[in-house]
Amino acid sequence: MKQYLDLVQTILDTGAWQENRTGIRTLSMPGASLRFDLQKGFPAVTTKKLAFKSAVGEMVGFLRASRSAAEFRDLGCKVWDQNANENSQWLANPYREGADDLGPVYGVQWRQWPAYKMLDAGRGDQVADALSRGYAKVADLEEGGRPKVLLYKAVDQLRQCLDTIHERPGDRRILFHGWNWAQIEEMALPPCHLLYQFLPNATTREISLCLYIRSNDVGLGTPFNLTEGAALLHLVGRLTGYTPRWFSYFIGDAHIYENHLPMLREQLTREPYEAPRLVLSDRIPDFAVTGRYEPEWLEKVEPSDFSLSGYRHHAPLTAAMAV
Ligand code: THF
Repeated sequence: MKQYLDLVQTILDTGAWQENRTGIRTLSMPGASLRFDLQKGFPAVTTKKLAFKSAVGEMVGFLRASRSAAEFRDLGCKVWDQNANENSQWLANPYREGADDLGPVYGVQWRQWPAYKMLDAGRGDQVADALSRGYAKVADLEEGGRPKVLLYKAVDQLRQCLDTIHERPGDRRILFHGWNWAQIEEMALPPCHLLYQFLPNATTREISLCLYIRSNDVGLGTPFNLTEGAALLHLVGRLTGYTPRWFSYFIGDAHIYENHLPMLREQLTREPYEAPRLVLSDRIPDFAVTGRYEPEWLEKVEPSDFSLSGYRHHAPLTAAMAV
């Protein structure tokens, strides 16, 4: 995967040193983008061994709205342990619900975004509309002397994306967002990858994904996030009958931690191998074959349903995560 090494080189060439919350400096570059044609292969890093099972385990945890590092561990992904249990700021956070808790991160927002409406009690038309959209009345209250109705629902953003791909592929609003201002302070870490937009095309029967990442640890995070975004697009394509095509990956702050420089300089000396292919297990129903829409597979997939074929890689390299 040449794009990854080009990104690393560009940060080395044009990045500037910056201090941050972790105490380990970064070489940072504002604004970067990578684009992959998934028909030409899967964007797995080949200049080191990608921890593919771990990355896929994390993605499956997101699909299940996990908020516990223990659940991620059970799915084969250990990368949340330190953020859950070793960050002193998080340990002192009043919203932390004990050992391994991460708060309402990623998947909780993807699958259960908490949505509230406060309507005038006199607006029966609005209350009826909200109820028809699945909101439930939580309370009658008063605000500024006016009677109000408070309503709540958990929005399954990802399921709504899937439904829209299925029903209205020309829709240009098929997206889900992780940045919930009402809950940022309740999270172990505010989301890094936070805006996912699906772009199906009913003419070509192809589906593409644009992913925006506000801040990306290029040494450790980028290989994981590329894997997860591409795997998610493959899964969504399988469940809706679209072939995965363009994966566009936008980064706000693209940075390299100082202690990752040796790992990345070593990778720059290596020649990337040909991209592998992603294989989804036959267990996951292919809409294009069955014609049956089965969105419940978003929750049913297991890490073992994903594998790489033809993955050739250079020797393993790793580095410590900044907490
Ligand atoms: N914090 C920091 N500093 N960087 C990140 O990339 C990051 N994340 C998640 C939350 N906080 C972060 C965690 N994601 C690894 C991979 C992904 C991570 C965190 C760590 C990592 O250590 N990878 C090693 C080993 C993986 C393994 O064997 O399981 C590797 O070599 O790839 C960004 O989303």
